[in-house]
Amino acid sequence: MEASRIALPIGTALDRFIKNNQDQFQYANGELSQLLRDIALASKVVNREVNKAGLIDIMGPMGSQNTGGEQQQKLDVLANIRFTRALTKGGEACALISEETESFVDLNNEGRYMIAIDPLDGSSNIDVNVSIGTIFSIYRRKSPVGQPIQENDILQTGDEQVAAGYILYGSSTMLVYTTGHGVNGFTYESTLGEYVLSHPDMNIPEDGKIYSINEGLSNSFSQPVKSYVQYCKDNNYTARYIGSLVADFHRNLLKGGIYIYPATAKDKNGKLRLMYECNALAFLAEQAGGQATNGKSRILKIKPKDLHERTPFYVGSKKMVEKAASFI
Ligand code: AHM
Ligand code: MG
Repeated sequence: MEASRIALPIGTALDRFIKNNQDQFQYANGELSQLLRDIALASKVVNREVNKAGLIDIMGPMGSQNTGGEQQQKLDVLANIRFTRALTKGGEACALISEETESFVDLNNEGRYMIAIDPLDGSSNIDVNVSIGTIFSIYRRKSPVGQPIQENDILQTGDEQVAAGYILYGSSTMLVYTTGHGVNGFTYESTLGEYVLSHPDMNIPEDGKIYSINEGLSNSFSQPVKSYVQYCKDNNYTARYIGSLVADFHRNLLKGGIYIYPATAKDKNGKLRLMYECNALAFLAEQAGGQATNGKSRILKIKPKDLHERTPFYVGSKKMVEKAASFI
């Protein structure tokens, strides 16, 4: 956060926080603030549905696949509808790309922002009451308003994000976001129906002892990744892996740690999507003092060639990511 800014106290409502910080943004005219409010509102609806998941028939597979060939869950599809609807109605977003949708959605309006979203990440945890999340990135539109959406409005590098964040549907529901001026976390107070500031100016510990990787896949890791995992063991690190990226990232952000999804024999470029998952978390990690790399380059520098492009992902505490990268 900027030193000159008067810090708002814990308990400040998200709306007030957004309003108070609006002038940090170089194009400050309220549109980005409204977008963040739209996302927060949609997340409250999704949160309500996630919380009811065992009671009504919204768990289980949809019977369809997304663009990556993965089984869509009913809640994946529902969350996609909720966020798309909120962003369409809001009018600030001109286009939307989503992990659940094959091509970009032209919202056909005068909006100046493009949104990339993974509406409900951690699909395999939906049915078993384990934390899941929503991940979003916000970019400025490049083509002039009024013209059809161009490829360069969509395929932007992570460095061009103007805001990014996630919602964690966990033991409490949290919204964590950045507009490039630090990272702030808000906890949902369900009786008030409000997100309130609970984690101001979040910083990830520079070093840590937690490593998060699906070791069940270790036979298909490259030798350098195997060696790094061995290094973690040799140094008595603790393994923690939920299998929900947002939850694993959030824990490591608070406690210090590294999350890794490397290339595997099955997924030569790793499993995670650059535009829906990695860019947003890389932006948050860097804003909190951490790092994110694909092993060779900063995640935020990668120029996407495809909407659904995947990348190996190493994110977390600065020293841990540097160490992992030194193996790779
Ligand atoms: P999804 O977008 O289909 O939910 O997949 C992403 C998830 C991440 O949340 C998680 O870290 C990873 O996939 C787990 O994958 P695996 O089960 O291969 O370890
Ligand atoms: Mg996902």
